[in-house]
Amino acid sequence: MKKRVLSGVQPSGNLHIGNYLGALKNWVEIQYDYESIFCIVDLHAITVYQKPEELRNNIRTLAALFLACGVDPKHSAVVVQSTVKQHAELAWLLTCVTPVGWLERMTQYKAKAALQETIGDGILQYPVLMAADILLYQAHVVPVGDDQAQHLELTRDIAQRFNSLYGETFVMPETKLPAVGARIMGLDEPDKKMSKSATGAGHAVALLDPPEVIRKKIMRATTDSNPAVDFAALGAGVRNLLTIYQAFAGCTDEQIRSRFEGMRYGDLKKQVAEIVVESLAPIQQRYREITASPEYLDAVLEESAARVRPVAEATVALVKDRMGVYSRR
Ligand code: ATP
Ligand code: LTN
Repeated sequence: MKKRVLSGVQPSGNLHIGNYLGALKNWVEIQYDYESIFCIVDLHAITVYQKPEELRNNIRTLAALFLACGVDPKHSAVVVQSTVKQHAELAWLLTCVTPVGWLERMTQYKAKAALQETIGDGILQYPVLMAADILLYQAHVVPVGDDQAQHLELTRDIAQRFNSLYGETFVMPETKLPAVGARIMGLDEPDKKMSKSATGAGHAVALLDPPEVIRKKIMRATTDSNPAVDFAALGAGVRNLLTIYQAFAGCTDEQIRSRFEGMRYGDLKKQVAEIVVESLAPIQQRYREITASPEYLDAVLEESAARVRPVAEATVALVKDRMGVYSRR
């Protein structure tokens, strides 16, 4: 039997090239090597307030973008998390074996908590729900960007603790980072991760940005006071632009060095902008085709959920049985 791969993205805003290079591009490349499940994690998105109408739209946009990026729904399941209720059910069962100290140590939790005066319990529980997404399907491999590595370690800790308390139940999932592009930085602030929730106009290139917007954002990207690329002294902004180019072009470190060493920043930016525009064009074209038939998208989402539900039911039944909670004989 093929091993399983699972990953997810929150429908919390516009998908950007960081999400694509860190996660989706990798999913598409490995999908046929596994039994693949890709989730639109709406229950994670609501850990911070989302306008209901926007969230509804974002879920559909994200599903269409998964397909537009090359997720093949004939092979891979595209699942809206809330449509398979066992995600939430398993999350509760796992909450009961998770020490709160483990959750309070999460970097993402600490960063989000620092921004708010009162903090929702959902933000603290967020990684337990993520562990549930993964363990529900006994996924072996989880392709994500670098920022999720700590949540995956926690997932393994939770699985291990459950297994030692109640007997071998869960597969230990492995983190799979892309070789290039695991952490794309903001174009305007190259010391911060590119993020959907950042507000700066020039922060991120969205997958659906028109070519002229992409060019403008990249031409305005923050660099440093040097005039040209010097591999002996790369600033964060220039390094980020080179990484974006390399991840889209799929070339080696040596090829990048020989192509760009000594190049003026203006010319580097033009080349980066062109490869981004060229790479996103077919995705944008497919996106327009997919969104032209909403029934098709609904059918994919329904069929995918129906396909994975039996696995989810079996895992929750096993976990409940192991824990001794009531189940009909
Ligand atoms: P938010 O700003 O709302 O936290 P996000 O941009 O971090 O959103 P997520 O939905 O949290 O996006 O992430 C989806 C996937 O994209 C995850 O696998 C994550 O690791 C990856 N990812 C997110 N940002 C980046 C980035 N800057 N570089 C590489 N991968 C990224
Ligand atoms: N927390 C992840 C999204 C996510 C996820 C998952 C990723 C939710 N459940 C399961 C991989 C596997 C994020 O990118 N912010």
